[in-house]
Amino acid sequence: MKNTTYEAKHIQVLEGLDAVRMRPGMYIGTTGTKGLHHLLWEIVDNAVDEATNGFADAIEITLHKDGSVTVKDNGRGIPVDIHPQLKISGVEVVFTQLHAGGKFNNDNYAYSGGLHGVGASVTNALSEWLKVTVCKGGKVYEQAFHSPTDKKGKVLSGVPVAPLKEIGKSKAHGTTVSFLADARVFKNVQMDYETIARRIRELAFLNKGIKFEITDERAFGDDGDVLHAVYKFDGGLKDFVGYLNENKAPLHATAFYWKGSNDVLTLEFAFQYTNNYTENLLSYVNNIPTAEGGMHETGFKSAMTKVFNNYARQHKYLKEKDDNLLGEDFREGITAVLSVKMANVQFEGQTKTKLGNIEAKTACDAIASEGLQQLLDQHPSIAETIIKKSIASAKVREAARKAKEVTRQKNSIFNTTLIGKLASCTGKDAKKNELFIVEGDSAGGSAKSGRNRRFQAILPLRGKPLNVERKRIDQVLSNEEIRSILTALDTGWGDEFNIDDLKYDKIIILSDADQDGAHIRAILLTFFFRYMKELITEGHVYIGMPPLYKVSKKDKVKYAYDDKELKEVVAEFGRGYELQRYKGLGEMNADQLWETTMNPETRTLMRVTIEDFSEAERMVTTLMGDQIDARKQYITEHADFNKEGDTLFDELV
Ligand code: 0RA
Repeated sequence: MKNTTYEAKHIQVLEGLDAVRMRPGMYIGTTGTKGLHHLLWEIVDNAVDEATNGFADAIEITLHKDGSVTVKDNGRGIPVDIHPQLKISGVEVVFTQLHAGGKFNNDNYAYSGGLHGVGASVTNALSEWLKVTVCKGGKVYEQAFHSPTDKKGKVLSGVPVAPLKEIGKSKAHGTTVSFLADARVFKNVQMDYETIARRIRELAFLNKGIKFEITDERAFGDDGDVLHAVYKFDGGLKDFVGYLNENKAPLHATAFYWKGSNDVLTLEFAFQYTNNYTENLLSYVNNIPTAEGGMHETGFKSAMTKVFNNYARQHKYLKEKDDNLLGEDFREGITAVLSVKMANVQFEGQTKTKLGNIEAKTACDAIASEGLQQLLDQHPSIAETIIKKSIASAKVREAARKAKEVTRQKNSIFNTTLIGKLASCTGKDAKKNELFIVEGDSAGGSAKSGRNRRFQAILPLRGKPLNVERKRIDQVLSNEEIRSILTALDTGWGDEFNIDDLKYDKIIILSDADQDGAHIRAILLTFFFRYMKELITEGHVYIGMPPLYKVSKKDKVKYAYDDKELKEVVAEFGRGYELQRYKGLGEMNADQLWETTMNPETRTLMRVTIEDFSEAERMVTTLMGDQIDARKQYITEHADFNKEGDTLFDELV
């Protein structure tokens, strides 16, 4: 009798979670790798909330051989008492009710929620099984959930195997959740250690003092032990900035740090200047990266411009007749991390990574103004370094502006030589057009005659473009290859970059499959990353993949793009085939280049993406910067960097 009532109550719950299985994309974005890891982040977010509220200080993540994952925290434990309205335990509410976080009506939970903010019930809904153990008040409780198939073949999502049960006694406290992602939903249920480690390290930087431990029981490291890492940063954001600047030359010994709150939000920030010329500002809201920025960044930047200009005037670095410096002058060479915690966040923008809450602007401006003023007042010698560096940057900016004006006047001569290099396409539909940036004049020639001129434009590069990392804007602009790219794209760069002016949907880098080609590619990616980041974040940059081999026998011809494919083709052809190894794009004639590399029907392109901004930043400084030892070490540790498919940057399309 008791049992029937219990099950009857669940009809409603089942419908809730079944909706998740019907449309997983609505709750976790994709059912690819990203969505798979999302299941874990929902669980980890809850544990992090418990810790940032001061009730836990250790979180352990374990990847098991069968693909299941365990997240353990030492917090208060999910409530086990019966929820007055829903008449089920708190544990069951959390794992079976969508958006259960708010149901506790607990202000401590105001900050919770990941990118989609849907809660642990979504993880349960998309798992084959999930098990929770809660240690609380001297007792141990357990409940299991599963997703069985009913008589009609319909999957019941995340139903309790039985109600929450007391299973023993313990002095410990905390929550342990294990789950196995459902193979009926996800093609691959094995999570990626590197992806998890990167995100956990970021969470550890953002939430100081919490000890995170990751163990991968599926894999063995170089020492023969299972992969294992511990992340705990007592310096929080300060440590984060130090990590980002590891391979740069800082202008002052340690990063500045400030934390302040008002009735709208809590803002924490840290920053440190280096002798670089670019700005590196990372921001987060409730631990979620805000790649597109938003109101918090705007408020912080406006505070910095105002406070630094005032300081510069008061201390006579700026004379009465001098103009105020611009925000970008003060941000040259800065590495900064902002972290905001606030309720009711609204995310906007192309990728929903831009903070839209207007009130966050004034709130961040006010907190940052107070912090920055104190930092300048308390550290006059560092203040002097910053102000002098910013004045120098303003001078360069002014000189570059003048140079640009001169260039404009000479436009006819300047542009005809550059346009002479660019073979533009005849079609005007920016959504269809493609620009190939091709290494070398001879390959450029083949590409020009092989292309479909309706939608494919070709820009051959004669020499190597300038490596723009650690170069001032005036040096960057004086490089002919860079200028021809800027002219061809015509979008402007830096703060003036405007994606609406982009005339091409795809910008495809075509370079040889050798060291030089890899270098040119890295230089171009660095240039886009530094001066036209949106080109990459909006998915417009691609790498063309020319074949490595041509295999022919009589009139049969096949191309192989790697050694594995070569083996297959050779096996197919049998004896008496002819093999040509392409040393460069230039060895292909126009038809071959079209067929293998340019024809949308037959080619393979790799789209360049940025999975993780802080890691991409470190990679670019390390590989392209001027600290040779750091570069050597990086290349030794990541010996396959030049291999296609680096997870940080590329995805095949
Ligand atoms: C709501 C209230 C309380 C704890 C939690 C949620 C909680 C949830 C999770 C999820 C993973 N780990 C967690 N730890 C705690 C407080 C209950 C009380 O005061 O007894």
